[in-house]
Amino acid sequence: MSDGAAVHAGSGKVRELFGLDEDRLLLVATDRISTFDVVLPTPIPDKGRVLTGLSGFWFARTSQIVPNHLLVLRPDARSTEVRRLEMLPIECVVRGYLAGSGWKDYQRLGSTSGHELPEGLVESDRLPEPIFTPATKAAEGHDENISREAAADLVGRELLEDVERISLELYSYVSDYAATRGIMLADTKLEFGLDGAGTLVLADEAFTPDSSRFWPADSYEPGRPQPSFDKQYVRDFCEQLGWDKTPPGPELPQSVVEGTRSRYIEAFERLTAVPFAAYLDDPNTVLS
Ligand code: PZK
Repeated sequence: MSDGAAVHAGSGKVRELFGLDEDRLLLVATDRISTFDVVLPTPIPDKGRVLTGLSGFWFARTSQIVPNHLLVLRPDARSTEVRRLEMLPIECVVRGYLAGSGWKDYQRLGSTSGHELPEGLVESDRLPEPIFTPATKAAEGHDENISREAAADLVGRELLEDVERISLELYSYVSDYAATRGIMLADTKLEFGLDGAGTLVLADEAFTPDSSRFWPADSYEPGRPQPSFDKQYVRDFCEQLGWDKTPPGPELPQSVVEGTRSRYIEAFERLTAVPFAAYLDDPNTVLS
């Protein structure tokens, strides 16, 4: 293990994790894409690089709010060396708008994760203020929204108050930033860990299209689901095929691949103001 061999440490649906040594992991974002919770057989070229670059961009800009795990953005523009942490067993979700499981909870209960919400809200409505809605990490299948009390039982009250405050501050910073570029951040999922000194550290990927709902602001209209900034061509293609959304997923035609790749790159360039070619030439461009 002292010879530099990387040890496979885990697979996500579209990412891979390797152990480098006692203190460091290698996080690799592949070009795989999932829709309706199924990974499709056709990759989207450069998707992993877009997500890695966006994460790096946000890590650099939010380090004054909370330290993060990023150590090195590698020359391949899709992999990062990160600090090995003790991860908290909850997903930290912040919602500014009513979508996904937050909208489902609201329709059923009038609340989500214990936040009583006003009556009469419609799908995709803006919430009176952003809310913290923690979830469990399901080994497979769907994460489940839990109350803040249940989350406090998992991580302790003090740590939960810290991650709630930090998550809301991160959401507020990034959603304000994205709004100046015509992109709405409907919600986002964050993961935190503790370093050897017991300090809270932001980990995983942050504020990417895979961990967040990005909506184009110019077509926002409450009362219906919003088109996804990045995946809408893929969803539309799958819907018009009549696929039953069970594996295996369909292969994507070249037009859908190209349209989707363009949307990822557009999201990257709109948010970072860095030309994607400049990022590929020198990934560290996004960190300054
Ligand atoms: C860690 N995951 C999720 C991500 C996968 C699985 N800095 C860290 N320290 C310790 N553990 C993790 C991290 C991070 N990030 C993250 N699981 C463990 C995950 C990507 C691919 F297979």
